[in-house]
Amino acid sequence: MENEFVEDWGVFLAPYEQAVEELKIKLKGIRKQYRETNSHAPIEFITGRVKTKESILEKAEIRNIALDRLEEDIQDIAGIRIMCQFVEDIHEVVRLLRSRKDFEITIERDYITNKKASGYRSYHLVIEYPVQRIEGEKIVICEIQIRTLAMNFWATIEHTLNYKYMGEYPQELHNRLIRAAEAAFLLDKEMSEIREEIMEANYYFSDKKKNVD
Ligand code: 0O2
Repeated sequence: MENEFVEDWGVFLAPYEQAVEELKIKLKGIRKQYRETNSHAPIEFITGRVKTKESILEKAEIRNIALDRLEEDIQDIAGIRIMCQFVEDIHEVVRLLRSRKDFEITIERDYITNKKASGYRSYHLVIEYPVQRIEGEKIVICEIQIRTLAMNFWATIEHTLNYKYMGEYPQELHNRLIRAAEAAFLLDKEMSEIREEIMEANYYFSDKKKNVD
């Protein structure tokens, strides 16, 4: 489906692509700095993507978003995901991002304290990130999702299943997903409790690795 508000999807999506690439580099820079100082990096890995035209139009239709409001009302056209080892790391990353001067956080959604009915947990930030274009500066809205590896495992599986069932899960599968979300929560809790041990192991591992490199 074409629409009169977006004449050229390549042109429309280019600033989002730039924002995702720049943010990924900056976040990897933070991780590198932690690793260089041999301290525990609160960021394990980072992914980023720009929604496709098809996925933007589908979301607009489902959410009843007017096609002249895509930029304002679809806040995750540019999406960054930060994976952390521990729940405590998520809060450290949020503190770090709040202190940055290169973008403004406009919304925070804490789906860790208030998990979604589906069982989904993550910390979401919506930011306004300025990109420098030939035409001048453009503010790009971007969603940053911060989650543990366990939260990411659950969300990835559930997201895949969602494609098949469109959220209308058979009761048995629904129950299993809720139980799996609970198991991921308990795993995070256990890992937090043995965090000190893991952090010492990380320190030892990175030290040994440095001697090999
Ligand atoms: P995709 O394919 O990941 O891009 P609202 O739901 O109205 O409060 P909105 O705008 O949907 O607000 O934002 P929200 O809920 O903060 O974040 C939406 C994104 O979070 C989703 O994007 C998913 O990436 C993720 N998410 C939210 N709920 C769930 C869930 O129950 N399961 C999984 N697996 N992911 C979830 P999209 O566009 O839906 O999908």
